[in-house]
Amino acid sequence: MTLVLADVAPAPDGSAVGTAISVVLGVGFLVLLLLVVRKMLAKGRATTTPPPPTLPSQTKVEPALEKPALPKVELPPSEAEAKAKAEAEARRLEAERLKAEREALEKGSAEAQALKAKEEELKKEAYRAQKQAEAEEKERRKREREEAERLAAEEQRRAAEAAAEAKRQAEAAAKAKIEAEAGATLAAGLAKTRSEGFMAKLNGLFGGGPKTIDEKVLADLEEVLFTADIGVKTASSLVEVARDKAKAKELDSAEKLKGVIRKEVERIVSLKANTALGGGGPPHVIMVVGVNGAGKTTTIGKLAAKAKAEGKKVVLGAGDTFRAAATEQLDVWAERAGAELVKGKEESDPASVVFEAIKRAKDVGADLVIADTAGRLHTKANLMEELKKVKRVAEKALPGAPHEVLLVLDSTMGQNAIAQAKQFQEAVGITSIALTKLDGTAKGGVIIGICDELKVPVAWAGVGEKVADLRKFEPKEFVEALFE
Ligand SMILES: Nc1nc2c(ncn2[C@@H]2O[C@H](COP(=O)(O)OP(=O)(O)O)[C@@H](O)[C@H]2O)c(=O)[nH]1
Ligand SMILES: [Mg+2]
Repeated sequence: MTLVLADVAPAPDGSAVGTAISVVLGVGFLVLLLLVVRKMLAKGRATTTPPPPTLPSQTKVEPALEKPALPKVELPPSEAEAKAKAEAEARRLEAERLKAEREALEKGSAEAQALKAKEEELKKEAYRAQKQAEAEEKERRKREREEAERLAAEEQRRAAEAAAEAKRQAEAAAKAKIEAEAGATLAAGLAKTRSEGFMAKLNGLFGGGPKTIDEKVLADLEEVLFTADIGVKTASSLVEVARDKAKAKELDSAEKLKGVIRKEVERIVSLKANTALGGGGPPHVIMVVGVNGAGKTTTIGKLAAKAKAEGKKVVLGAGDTFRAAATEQLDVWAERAGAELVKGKEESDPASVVFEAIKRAKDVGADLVIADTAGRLHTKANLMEELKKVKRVAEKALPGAPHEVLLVLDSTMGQNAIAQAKQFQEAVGITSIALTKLDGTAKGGVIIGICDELKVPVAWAGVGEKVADLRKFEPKEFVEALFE
């Protein structure tokens, strides 16, 4: 190479092109020469060295021309070979089986995962749907409750209306019944007094045509009045009035004398009484006093029925705790009248029963309380002390109570009733009187004595045992019943 490079170096003279061409040609010749030599060397090697034997299994294919033709040799496979082959096949098959198995498993697990994911998703959906269902159910239950409440309220309202209507009708019926069985009138109740009592004697005195009013007539009048049931004091005052009029020559006939007595009696009994069964409180409290058998419990029952018929709400207090029968009796009356009864145990403190009755009446918004009391204790002093206590306790339960202290007097006792009234008046201060059993007695004149001596009005007159047999005492009606 160094030679070639020296050869191609440029000539210093001007014939450079010719030199270059001769160099190229020289190089080309040399190359050709080298190729020929190399080929020849290769040929010589091929003839001396046999090619390595090729295995039938070798895939390398020599050019046909150069391959030497080999005879066909077929050996039976050795036992080891066969064994190895069988082994290989078995292993291959096993491998394939495992592969299939693995793929199946892999496929299975992928499906399982997908299913699991799906399952999870479904669970979530189920949970959400459940929640939604619960919310819907809750809403439904709420609506159900509201509807039930609405229906119940409506039912309650209907029932209340029906009850109110029934109550109205029952009250109207009770009122109508009381009015229908109007009971005995005061006049009927006084029938015996008029026909058998002092009025019969008086009428005998006044009757029989015109009569001059002399001392004889006045003496007869005095006798009749003093033996009547009106009390000595009242009898004296009536005789006094007649004598004065006679002296003043104002009496020229029996008719005139009768007129004077009548006017005087009317004046005496015309005391203002409260028969409204109200006015105090509410509740208006009436404490009922009187001796045993006077007719307290019966009168309370009648008054309760009257008040109920007027639409009042009534509470009765079983203050006669001395006898169990007294409470039972009042219970019957309360039931009949449609009043509530407050009772204590037998022999419990009457004052506490009355206190409870007033308290109950306040609680239920009652209009009226009527308290029964005992009429007999070991001594009269005991009774009066007990009644005073009841009165004090009533005041404690409701300031201003009792608004009335009603004394029940049995008219059949005549003048004794007046003495009795005075004792109660002193002890507890009575405000009005109910005079009972006028229907069975000729001693109705006692009213005049009571009013005159105590200046306490007779509010009620008992003329029989029925509810309707308790009449408001009307002075005018009383006088008319006696004198006409
Ligand atoms: N005939 C008649 N009997 C009456 C009257 N008031 C009460 N009674 C009767 O008198 C009795 C005694 O009455 P009661 O109320 O128990 O008296 P209390 O002990 O004061 O409570 C009973 O048999 C009543 O029926 C009335 O106005 N006329
Ligand atoms: Mg009684």
